[in-house]
Amino acid sequence: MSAPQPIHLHDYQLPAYRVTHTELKFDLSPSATRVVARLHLERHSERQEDNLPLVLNGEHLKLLRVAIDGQELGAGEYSVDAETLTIFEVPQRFLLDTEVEIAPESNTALEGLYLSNGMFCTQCEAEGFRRITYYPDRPDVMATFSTTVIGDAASLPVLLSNGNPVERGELPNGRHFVTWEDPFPKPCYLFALVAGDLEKVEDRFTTMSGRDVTLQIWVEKENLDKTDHAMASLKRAMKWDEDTYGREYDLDLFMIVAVNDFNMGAMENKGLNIFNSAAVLTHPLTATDAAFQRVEGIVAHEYFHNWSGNRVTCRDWFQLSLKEGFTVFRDQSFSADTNSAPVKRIEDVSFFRTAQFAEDAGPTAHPVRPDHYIEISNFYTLTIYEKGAEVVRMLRNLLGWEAFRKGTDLYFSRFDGQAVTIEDFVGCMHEVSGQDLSQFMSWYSQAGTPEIDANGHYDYAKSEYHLTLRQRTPATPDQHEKLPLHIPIRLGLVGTKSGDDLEMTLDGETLGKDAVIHLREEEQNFVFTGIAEAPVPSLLRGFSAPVKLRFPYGREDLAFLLQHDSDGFNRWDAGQRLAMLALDDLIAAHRNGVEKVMDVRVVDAFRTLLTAKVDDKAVLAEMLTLPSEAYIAEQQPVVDVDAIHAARTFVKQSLAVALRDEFMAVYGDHQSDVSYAPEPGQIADRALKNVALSYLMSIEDEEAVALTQQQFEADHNMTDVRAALTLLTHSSRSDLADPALKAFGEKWAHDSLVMDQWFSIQVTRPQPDVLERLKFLMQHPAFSLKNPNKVRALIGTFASQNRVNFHRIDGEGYQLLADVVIELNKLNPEIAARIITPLTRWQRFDETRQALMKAELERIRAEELSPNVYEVVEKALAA
Ligand code: B3K
Ligand code: ZN
Repeated sequence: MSAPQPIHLHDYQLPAYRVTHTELKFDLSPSATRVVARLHLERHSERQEDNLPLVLNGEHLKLLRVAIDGQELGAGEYSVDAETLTIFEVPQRFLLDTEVEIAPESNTALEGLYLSNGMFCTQCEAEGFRRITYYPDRPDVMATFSTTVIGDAASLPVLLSNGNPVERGELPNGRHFVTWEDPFPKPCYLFALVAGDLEKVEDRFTTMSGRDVTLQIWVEKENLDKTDHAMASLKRAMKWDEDTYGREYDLDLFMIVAVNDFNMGAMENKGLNIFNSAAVLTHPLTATDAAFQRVEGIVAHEYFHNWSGNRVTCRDWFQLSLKEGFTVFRDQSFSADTNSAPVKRIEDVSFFRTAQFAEDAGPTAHPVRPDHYIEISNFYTLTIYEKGAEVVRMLRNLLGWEAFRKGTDLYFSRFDGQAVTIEDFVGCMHEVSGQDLSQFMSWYSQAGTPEIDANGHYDYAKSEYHLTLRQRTPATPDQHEKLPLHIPIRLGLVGTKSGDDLEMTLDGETLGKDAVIHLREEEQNFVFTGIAEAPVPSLLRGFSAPVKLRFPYGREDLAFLLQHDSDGFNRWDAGQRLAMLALDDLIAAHRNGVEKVMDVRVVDAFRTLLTAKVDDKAVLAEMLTLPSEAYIAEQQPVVDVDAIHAARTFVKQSLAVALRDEFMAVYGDHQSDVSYAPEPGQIADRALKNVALSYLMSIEDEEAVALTQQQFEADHNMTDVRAALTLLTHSSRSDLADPALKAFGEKWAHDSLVMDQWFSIQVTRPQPDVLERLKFLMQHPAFSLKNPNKVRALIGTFASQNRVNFHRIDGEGYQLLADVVIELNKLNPEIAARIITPLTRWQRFDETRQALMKAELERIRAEELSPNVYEVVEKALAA
């Protein structure tokens, strides 16, 4: 087999033929579904070269018939290979009829039409539609669709597709049909079909122009009691998009369907969003606060795509962040407005700095707009989504909300019904604001995390504060030269006497107490005048740009900012930086075999946090949370998983010993038995209480063990139960943990989503026996390699979160992951290429581990690989 070849952005060409209307008829059967397609085609007005053949994409299809304008084609008039159907000569405008056969039941890749628990469903983004029928499978071909779904009436009572149902009826042999029409032109990646034995909950929403929309959530019968939160979230999202962006829904019907086997979180198909059941179903007894919030965010995200993605879509897949970065920015803003804004920002940034920074530093680093790829499925990444959102956030901040909103209005109206590029989006922002965004465009084309070295000093004599900023972006695999970026830095100068933000004047211009300065050069000096007292700078407030910023803060400075910074985000960050300094010392002590000593300044800072009356309890819970092992690892030149684990455990235990009574008081003060609601106040209380309990359990304090046991048995809500079960499972008290796990596993054996949590809790155990337990759990009846949620819960969680055990020095953790990748490569390449990520980061470890990890990558490379896994493994081994 020849190696898969990359495709390049600079090779983009307009489609030769456009589809103006698509008629589909599905006759459903698990082993042999017939798909009859009639495409209304015409030559693109700007592609008038002679003799352009019609080339359609199609994979895993059995072609039964092909005709043009009713004339069946003979053997010499077309050719078919594994990826295309080519028709040599076609008129300017014509009808193409095809009939193909596909086998949904043997589709384990979960792309195209497949079966999940007896239910037919589709996933077409990015290139799944070509597994359904022959088609120009590219986002810049937009057509209206009319779809007839035929199925067995008894086993498939519900037949859904995009748009509005226009006709339904009975057919011979116990079959029935429904015809759907979608009046909005769309690319085929937004096509969807669902057929199954489903039940619905229904609600209504009146749009701002007074149109009445029916909202439906379709689930398996036993999940009917788990849809309230998703429905409420959907209505909030619809209202928010009207209030915030002036965008209303455009069809009379909006449907969400929950399916168990799904590669991603959810999919924004026009009018028929298909969701991973984990991203839609919630119940106080089965879902944690985090899950409730995730569901709200994903429901909103998919809904927001109706404008940012569907009405205005991407010209080609290189532009993926055009819809994803913008839509993530929109869902983040929605969640911030709906819940606690500072906590939302802290959570997002804390995840970003851990996971996206690691991606940027690894072998698969790529720009927000990549310029080449082998397999587009590999590019649904943190860079495209989360860094893309940070770039849009910078634009919003550069322009200010009002101009930004003018820009989005212009973008949506000018490009409605079109497939466009990132230049089109940024062009609108430029047009409404007059701002020169040319340097800013490098954020889209340049990969890697910019690093800023900041230095400052206070000139007493002149009452000036001098700040020097130097930027540098390290080389990434195929980009060695980097340009200086335009980086907005929000900052304040906090007076050390007053503890207040000081008025800032720069080059004679009054900036106020909180302002943005613009770093454009490699190095720039900023002189703030009229600064009456020595300040501590509070830099990159709110994480105003996706960069690493270093400043030589002393521990006193950080303790000071932790108390006085007016920016909640930077107050939290000061605490993280302070903890990092202590952790660095302890990591060094561990490596050198020196006795570990706890920094009292950290203890004092935590005591102040625990005893002062902090208003925002959710922020407090975040402040009490130590940087994760993954985040700490990101900061080390060579990752020493054991030293990191030992140092972090030492800090946690030292704090627990020193502040035992304070943690106990916090726990007691936030216990409550009011009935569960996923609302910010309650969520904050639970977070705070469970953080306190986790400190106390780190030293297995007898009273805490009893409280944990009680919290588990009280069975009040999944947040508390899961926290308690996790603490027991991760402790040395197997006498308590084992019966608790057993009881939990039996009680929830029927609930797949709860069993996923049961898996994750066990494989994050720090004890060395965890690998054996993981192998045992892979044999559990609730586990299946064919279900992506199971793979993520068991294997993904182990490899990414149980760092000491995944990186075991005997290499067994690596071997297990490689075995799974090799199996999944055959079953589900998209998931295989994702789950392999921890192995690709071998450069970050010591030589012994590097060799072990590379050996596993080589073992994978020796297999016959899908393009997905091939692309990732090649990059990883080339690094
Ligand atoms: N647009 C989908 C992505 C699905 C791609 C799968 N290969 C989910 C989302 O971002 O909303
Ligand atoms: Zn999306």
